[in-house]
Amino acid sequence: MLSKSMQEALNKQVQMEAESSQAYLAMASWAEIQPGLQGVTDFFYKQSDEERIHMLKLIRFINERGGFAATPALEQPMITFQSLRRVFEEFLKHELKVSDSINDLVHLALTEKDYATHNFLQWYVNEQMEEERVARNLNDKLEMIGDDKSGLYLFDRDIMNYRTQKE
Ligand code: OFO
Repeated sequence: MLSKSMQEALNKQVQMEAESSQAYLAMASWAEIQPGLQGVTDFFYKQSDEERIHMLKLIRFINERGGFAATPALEQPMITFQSLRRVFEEFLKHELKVSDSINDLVHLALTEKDYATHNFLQWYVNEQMEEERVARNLNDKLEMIGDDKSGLYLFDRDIMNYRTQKE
């Protein structure tokens, strides 16, 4: 059975995953109307779907452990971007925030000796390591490419190989 504080903390994480899904959906939609960013578009649509799966996993876990997962209200995310660089900076910034939040949850689980939740959260710990790695890698590549058009063409072509989860 989840404690009240753990239920609240997990529900906050549900909200964060839902916000991630919305944020990446907005990035996909922005990329879709720019010329030549089909790869980036697909990447963020897929990323948005994955965040929804992260959210659902949490919802199911909360309810299965005797809590109640509240469907969160959502604010509109950032929907326009000055540049592709900006999109990927936001992506990394967002993932770092999510990692901090997962770490806080792990800490709470240990403090409460809630080992079932601690065990459940390990999936998210691994997932965050992977997402941070991918986000950093893509930012490094964009920095190297700068304004080089052929570099950007290759970046967009290859981005699906950098997906954070295996199909
Ligand atoms: Fe849910 O992993 Fe990204 O945010």
